[in-house]
Amino acid sequence: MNTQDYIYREDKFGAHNYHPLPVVLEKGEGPFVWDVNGKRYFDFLSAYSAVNQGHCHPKIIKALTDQASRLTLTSRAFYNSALGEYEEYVTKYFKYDKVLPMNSGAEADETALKLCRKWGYKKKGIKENQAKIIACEGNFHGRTISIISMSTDPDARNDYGPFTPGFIIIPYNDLKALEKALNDPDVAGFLVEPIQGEAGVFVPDEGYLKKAYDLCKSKNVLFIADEVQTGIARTGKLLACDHESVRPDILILGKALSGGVLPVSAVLADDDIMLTIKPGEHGSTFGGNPLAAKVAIAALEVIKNEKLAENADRLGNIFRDEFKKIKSDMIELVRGKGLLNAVVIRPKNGKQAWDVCLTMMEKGLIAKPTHDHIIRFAPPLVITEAQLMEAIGIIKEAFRLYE
Ligand code: IF1
Repeated sequence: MNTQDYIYREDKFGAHNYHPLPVVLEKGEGPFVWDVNGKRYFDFLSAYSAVNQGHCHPKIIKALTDQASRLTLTSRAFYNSALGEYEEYVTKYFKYDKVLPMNSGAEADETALKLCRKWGYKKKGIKENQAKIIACEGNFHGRTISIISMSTDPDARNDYGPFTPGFIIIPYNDLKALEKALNDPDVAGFLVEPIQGEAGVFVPDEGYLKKAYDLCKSKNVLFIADEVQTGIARTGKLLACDHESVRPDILILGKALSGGVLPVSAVLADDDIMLTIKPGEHGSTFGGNPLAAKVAIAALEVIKNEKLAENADRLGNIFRDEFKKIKSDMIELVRGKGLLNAVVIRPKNGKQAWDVCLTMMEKGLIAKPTHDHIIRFAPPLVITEAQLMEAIGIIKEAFRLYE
C-alpha cells in the first residue's frame, strides 16, 4: 500500500471530522516521526502538545508494558495498588490536596465545570441551578455539548444546539470585562486558558493572569486554569500559570500528562473544593486506571528528570529569535512562550498557511495551520538545540520558495 491507499481507506471508512495533512505516519521516536515510505519528519505539532516527552519515550513505554501485563483496569468499584501511588505523586508534584482522575481533556474540563458548580451551591450558597461560569471569547476547552456551549467558534458549535445555559462570555485578556462580569453574585468560577492555543497561541498581557486571579478572589469566585495544552512544561515552566506565580483554585491537566501514550487527564484542587463531590456524584469507567496511573507517574518523572521546562524555555527563545530573522512578507508575526509558538501568515499570490505547511512537509517538517492563517510550531520538548536549528533551516527554506 502507498500513501494514497492509506488515505483512501481512511476516507472511505472513517468519519470526515478532520482534514489531515496528506502524510501517513507509522513510527515515532523523540522529536521525529516517519511515514509509510520511511521518510523522516520533525514533528512540530506534538499531537497538540501531548507528546512533550517525545514520541515513544522508553521510560514511559516501559511503565506501560510492565503494567499492561499485570492489571490494566479495575474500575473504581474496587481499590487498586497503582491509583493511590499516582494520586500521592501527582498531588505532591503540583502541590494540591487532591486529584480527580479522568481520561480526555474535555472530560477534565467537564469535571472542573461540575466541581465549580457544586462548590458554588455547597460553599458559596448560590441558589440551585443559578450558578454561572465565566469563559473567554476564542476559548477551546474540548468538544462536548456543554463545552461548546461556551465556544465562540462557529465551526465548533454550529448545528449542535440547544446549548447548556449558565455561561458568561467575555473578551480574553480584558480585565475590565472580567471585573464587570464578576459583579454577578451567581458567578461561581472563571475558566481560562493561560495562553489560548487554538485561537492562535494568544499570550495575554504580562500580569493578566495574576490580576484576573486577584479579581476572582475579591469576589469569592474560583479561578480555574485549563492547562491541558499549556501545562506539563510546554511554555517553559511546569505550568503556564507559574510564569505569574498564580496558583489556580482548580487546575485542569491532560495530553502530556501521559506523554501521549494513552488518554490521561486530571483535575486538581484542595479539600474545601474537591470534597464537595461525594461518592457516586461523579466518575468514569477508565478514570484512574492502573495503566494510566503508572504511565502518568513515568511521564511526569521524565519532565522533571530531563529538565524539559528549562529546555522549552531556552529553545523557545532561540526559536522566536531565529524566526524573526526570516525575511518573508508572508510572515506577519511570531508569538508564543517556551515551545508553544505560532506564526501569523499573510497570504501571498493565493498561497497561505496550508501551502507553507505542504512545502515544509516535503522538506521534512510537519506542522498544521490553526484556522486559515496561523501555523502552530510546537515540537516535543526533548528536541535538542542542534535539531531545532536544523528544523529552523527547513522552515527558512520553505519560506524562501514563496519570496
Ligand atoms: C481537536 C484544538 C488544540 C485543549 C485545551 C481542553 C482540550 C484541548 C486547552 C480537550 C484539546 C486538541 C483537541 C483537538 C485539537 C487540539 C486543539 F485545536 F482543538 F484546540 F490543541 F489547540 N483544553 N485540544 O487544547 O482535550 O478532549 O482533546 O483530550 O479536538 O481537534 P481532549
